[in-house]
Amino acid sequence: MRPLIRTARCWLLRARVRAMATLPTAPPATAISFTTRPLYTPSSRSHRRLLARFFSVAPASAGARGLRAAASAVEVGGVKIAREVDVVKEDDLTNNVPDTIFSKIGLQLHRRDNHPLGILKNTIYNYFDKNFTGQFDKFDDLCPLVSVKQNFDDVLVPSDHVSRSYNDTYYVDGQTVLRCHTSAHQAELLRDGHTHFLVTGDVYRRDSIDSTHYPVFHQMEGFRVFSPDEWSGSGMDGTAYAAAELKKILEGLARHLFGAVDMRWVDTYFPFTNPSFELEIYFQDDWLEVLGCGVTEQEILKRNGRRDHVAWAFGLGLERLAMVLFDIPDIRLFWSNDKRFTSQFSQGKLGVKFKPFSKFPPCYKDMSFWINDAFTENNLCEVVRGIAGDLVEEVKLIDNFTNKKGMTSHCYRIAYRSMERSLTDEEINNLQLNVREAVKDKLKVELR
Ligand code: FA5
Ligand code: MG
Repeated sequence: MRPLIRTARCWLLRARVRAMATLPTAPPATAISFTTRPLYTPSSRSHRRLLARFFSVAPASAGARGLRAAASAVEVGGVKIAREVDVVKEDDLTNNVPDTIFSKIGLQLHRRDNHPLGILKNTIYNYFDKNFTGQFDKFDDLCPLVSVKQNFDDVLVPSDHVSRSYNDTYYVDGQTVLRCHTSAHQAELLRDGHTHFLVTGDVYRRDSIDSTHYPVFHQMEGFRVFSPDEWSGSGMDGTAYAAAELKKILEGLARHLFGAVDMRWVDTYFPFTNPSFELEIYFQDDWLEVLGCGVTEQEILKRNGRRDHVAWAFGLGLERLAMVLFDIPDIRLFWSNDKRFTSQFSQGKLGVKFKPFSKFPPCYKDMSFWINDAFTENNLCEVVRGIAGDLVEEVKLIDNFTNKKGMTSHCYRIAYRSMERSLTDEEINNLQLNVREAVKDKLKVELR
């Protein structure tokens, strides 16, 4: 058993601080459940498979190391997060956080008033202030390190849900993750007595690489609780009443942000809401999903002090909305420090159209290999990003076949492009060479 107090892990620290503030004699509940074991049963086959998958790419964190010397500590919401102690643990096989990800913690793009994400966040806050004067509490500095319980259990994510896998989520260890959605804060804020709140924060997911997906992005969570007297006179049941207000508010928000825009509701599934919906907006000749939402599962309200109430919740992707609003063609641009990008945006100016400052063509390189059982596309993307960083624009499967011996070959096309400068042939050839080596070494695939 590891010592309980070893790191400055925010959820543990906050639990301790809260326990000290409110229950001086009671031990903090979350700290007690701290063990070295993952929450899902370690003996289960699916868990072993997940770990096996992860083990085959464990050195991915080493791949990124060459890119930059990461700062050794950052501070978020008054909590110091140390690289080695709290996030990147090279010798811990239950850790899959590379340096490229650690380097994004604490940047908090959503808190920069001149950044498209900050401008958008402030506009949405203003919309809620106008429609619900003074009712919504706002949080945009909550620590992204959360417990598995907060991220998954508290919002009823089933123990075998794919989002819990090492393939999809960044684990610091068996009990701690980088939050993969702002819904991770719902339960504790409810327990703290909040009934109307907005939470904005950076979220982390192992994902594919293309112009609308990035492993770190920003979400805003909205949550609003109704007491029975609010819907009792309406002739509707609580769920229908909450769903109707939710859709009205979000359509109003979309009009507030975009004016006239083509949008549509799509029915979907989330473990924490029922019914659940997604809102899509027409962008670059396609429907782009910009948010998920729904009526909160009773169980969540019941467990957190709001039995007999109903609530709605939404989680919107700030980058996705900002791409449409500011005409930003590639999600990597949000991370650019290039003055030609940053100088185009200023506080309070929503919807200024971004003027591209470079039109360098992408350079495509293909690579084919025989995959193995442990191969996943997310692992491949992480290895490629570990070598090429933000110079990789897209990783796309272009060919896939199985031969008579049952061996499966994948061919991926990697698009390299800098947002800021032209890349030389030599640079790209070197990158591709290093990518091939890293893919072979870390994913144990057979290059063709
Ligand atoms: C969720 O994360 C839910 N927690 C949202 C929610 C909250 C539903 C409350 C119901 C109630 P989802 O995984 O679909 O859902 O992500 C929400 C939004 O984040 C998406 O609609 C999209 O706009 C954005 N998003 C998701 N993945 C990425 C990514 N890799 N890069 C950029 N934006 C993303
Ligand atoms: Mg979704």
